[in-house]
Amino acid sequence: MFTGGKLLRRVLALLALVSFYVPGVLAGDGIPRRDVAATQQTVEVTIRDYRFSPPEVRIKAGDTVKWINREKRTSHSVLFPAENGLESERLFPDEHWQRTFTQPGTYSYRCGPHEEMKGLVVVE
Ligand SMILES: [Cu+2]
Repeated sequence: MFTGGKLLRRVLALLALVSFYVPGVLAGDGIPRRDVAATQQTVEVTIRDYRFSPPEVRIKAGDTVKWINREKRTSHSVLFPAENGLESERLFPDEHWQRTFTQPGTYSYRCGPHEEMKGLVVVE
């Protein structure tokens, strides 16, 4: 357990470290970036009647897919088995979840509780 003085000294040391590094972070790293904000898209996938619709979406790297549950009372999730079972939280009616895909590839997914519900995201 820290005494009051020791803890205070640790906090001050931490603050000194943070104030040393923050200006560098704020100044940026000098790497020019193209303005991608204007071109990034969000594509919606509706979940209804135990189906992802559309079941397959084709997007560009940097785009976002947003899944919206439009069921009356059933909850679903979005699960990527190939990525250590990466899964959204359970989506209740009218809730949504989104994921931005930065790497090109083919991402197959399914619903966690309903294995038969499948979808595909192709990132170009
Ligand atoms: Cu489901």
